[in-house]
Amino acid sequence: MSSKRLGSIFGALAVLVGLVAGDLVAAFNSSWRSPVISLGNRVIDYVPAVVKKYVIEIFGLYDKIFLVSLIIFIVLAISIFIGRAYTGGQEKKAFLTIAAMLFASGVASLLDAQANLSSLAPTLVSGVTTIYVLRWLGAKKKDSEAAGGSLTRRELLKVGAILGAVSISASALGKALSQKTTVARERIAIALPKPLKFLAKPPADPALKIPGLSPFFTPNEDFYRIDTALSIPNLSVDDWSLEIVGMVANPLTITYAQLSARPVFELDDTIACVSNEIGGPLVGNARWLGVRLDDLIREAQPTPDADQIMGYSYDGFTAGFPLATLDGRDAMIAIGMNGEALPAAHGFPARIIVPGLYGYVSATKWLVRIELTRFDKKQGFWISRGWSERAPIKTQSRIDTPAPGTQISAGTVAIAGVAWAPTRGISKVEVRVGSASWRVANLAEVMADTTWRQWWIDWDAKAGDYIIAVRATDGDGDVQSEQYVPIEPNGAEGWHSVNVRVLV
Ligand SMILES: Nc1nc2c(c(=O)[nH]1)N[C@H]1C(S)=C(S)[C@@H](COP(=O)(O)O)O[C@H]1N2
Ligand SMILES: [Mo]
Repeated sequence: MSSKRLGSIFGALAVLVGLVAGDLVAAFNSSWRSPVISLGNRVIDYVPAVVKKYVIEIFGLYDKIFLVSLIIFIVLAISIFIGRAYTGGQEKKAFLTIAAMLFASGVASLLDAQANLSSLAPTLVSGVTTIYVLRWLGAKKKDSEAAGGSLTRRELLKVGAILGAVSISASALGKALSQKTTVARERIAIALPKPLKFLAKPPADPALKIPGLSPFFTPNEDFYRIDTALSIPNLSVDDWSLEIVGMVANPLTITYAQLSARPVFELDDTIACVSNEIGGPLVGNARWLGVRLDDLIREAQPTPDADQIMGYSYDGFTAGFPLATLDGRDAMIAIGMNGEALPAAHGFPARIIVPGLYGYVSATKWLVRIELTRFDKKQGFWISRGWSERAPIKTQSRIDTPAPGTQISAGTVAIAGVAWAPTRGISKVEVRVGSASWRVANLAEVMADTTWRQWWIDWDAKAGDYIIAVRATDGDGDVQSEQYVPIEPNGAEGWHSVNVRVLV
């Protein structure tokens, strides 16, 4: 095998094992990150600001997998370079390149939220492991050359298999450790406090009878997830606390036990992502349990010139909204979601929920600090990236069934979906099939203007191709306009429509 080829394999193996080792070490401390995650975090911090026009707010969704793959790809390319240099007799060049990678990774880890000097540990272990494996492979090569031959394919395969097995078991071990079983168990064991008055059970869910219609409450497992977190923060309630600081006369620090000992209440509220396209899935409805935010803020005594409430996440994300939003509406620090403690992906142990505002300006997950400040002093994470400073949720309606592009047989067909406009509520939903005139849809009974409303209509479908459109009227009497407006900078507008074919 050519020395170049062998060098590529050596380099890739050495760096791969090094990365796995770093990953494993990162599992031992909740404020340590694997080098790949730290590098990814920096990309998330800095890149969207540069290319804000092209990066949409859902950087968190599929783009995360893309980002991690991209970093691994680049690192592998560099590692091939390292391996070739090493086997080609340019050891100095190889070690200098490794040093440069370690430097980048080290700087990236020090910039992680909650980082301290010890956060360099995964990087250092990665580096030492990489160098060790590279030298070990080099020695193997020299041995076989001294014996008068060269490393055979068979020997190489054996070496590869050993390193592969070590990596796989190390990464499995790391995974098991980083599930931080204690926190997961702790979350399940939490007995949520009881509200003074439980909300009534909602009326019978029409989704039970209409296949394809979203249920009134979105199950936690199906609830959309949007955030910039490459790895979900693993917070234990034992060392969690919430600070309320900034422009306040009476700064507060509240532990989890203190928070859940306060009066709690339930709120049925639909939250939505500003990046939700017309007809999109980034919206969900839950019964939240939490503590009134206005009470806490009042207790902290904001100074008269404070005009913004900024939530800080454990991982550094921030979201701010006007102090004036607390106009008596049921904004809360939520600790429960649909009868359970907040799921880890949705902000355990606590997050903010403000009815009527998009998530990116309000719904801080893994909340650790609230700061009273001013709009002319501080901006939340997405504001410098091109999104509006103020962002009330716009009225939207969505057709859940029939799905776009489906073929259905003639006869009675249910057209159904959801419409939302928290906190204004939904007063009417209309449906138009083909060129027929708008028909008023049935609306599910709801108990609050903060939730979405399911709607449905029976359609006597005859053979042909149709476009079905929906539009909602909010509680103020404003009808959704047909004019399409893109999601950036403060939410999409326009009617959702689906095309269907009815067969005879
Ligand atoms: N810590 C943190 N909280 C966050 C975000 C984030 O990136 N990090 N994203 C916000 C956005 S943009 C939305 S739409 C909601 C989504 O909440 P969910 O994932 O529970 O549905 O969380 C908000 N809270
Ligand atoms: Mo969002």
